[in-house]
Amino acid sequence: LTLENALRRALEREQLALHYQPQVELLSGRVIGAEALLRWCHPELGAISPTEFIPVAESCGLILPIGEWVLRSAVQQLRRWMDAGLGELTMAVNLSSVQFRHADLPALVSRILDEAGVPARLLELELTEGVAMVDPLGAIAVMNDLHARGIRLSIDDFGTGYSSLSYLKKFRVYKLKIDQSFVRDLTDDPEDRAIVSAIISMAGSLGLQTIAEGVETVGQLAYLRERGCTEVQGYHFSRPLAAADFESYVRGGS
Ligand code: G
Ligand code: G
Ligand code: NA
Repeated sequence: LTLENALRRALEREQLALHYQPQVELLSGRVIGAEALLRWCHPELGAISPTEFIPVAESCGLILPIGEWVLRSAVQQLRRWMDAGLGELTMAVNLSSVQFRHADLPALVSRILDEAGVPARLLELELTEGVAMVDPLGAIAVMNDLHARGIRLSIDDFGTGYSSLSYLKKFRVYKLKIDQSFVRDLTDDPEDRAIVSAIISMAGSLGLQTIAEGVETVGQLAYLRERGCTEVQGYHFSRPLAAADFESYVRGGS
């Protein structure tokens, strides 16, 4: 059985699940959102990382039904948390370049939000830098369409891709996610400190939010606070959690 066939069956047999990593507002320490992260639990092979199966799904086209399942499941989960009184949280969903380039994406996202009765501003689509740079004009059109529908975009792994800063001016971006490779050695590496500081101050000047990912220590957190980073995410707060555990985490129970 190839990975592709196994993945096709995983989708049919409900072996896919989403875990949710808390996103924390730095100043208040409050959980203000979640990033949905896809998990595949294979009955024999156990947990398979998305870094292994997403590229396979992209090359065989399965990423479109899988991506739609991810979007719908994440938005429906957000609806359940709203109904359960968890307050107004945002939901960040990772988008593959194949999904982003698919003509139907903006309409699909709007339909999923409408079905669940979730306001568009609570959904954030995470894209890596490279995705937009493949076809910048096409990307601008899609971003404008999403923006007109009230859907927000974050640039994931910021700083690791094409370093063209001109797109920050042209593209409808709401937030930069500072890549964890810059955060890891933040307490001792002067270059990482300089890069992170520059990203935060540039984002601030452009009116963009910043979230640092991979925050594991109080030292990293202190530096990010000092520089004015708006949000943080990482093991210092929590690993990605199953939906019920995320709910307990927000309620202060775990
Ligand atoms: O949480 P984890 O280390 O397993 O995530 C590994 C990578 O898989 C991350 O880079 C993340 O962006 C990607 N990923 C996780 N979930 C999804 C998803 O739903 N869609 C896509 N396209 N990528 C995802
Ligand atoms: O690049 P992206 O944000 O999509 O990928 C997030 C990945 O990073 C996931 O695999 C997630 O499980 C992992 N992750 C989240 N928080 C931390 C952390 O604090 N440290 C490390 N090493 N990995 C993290
Ligand atoms: Na991401």
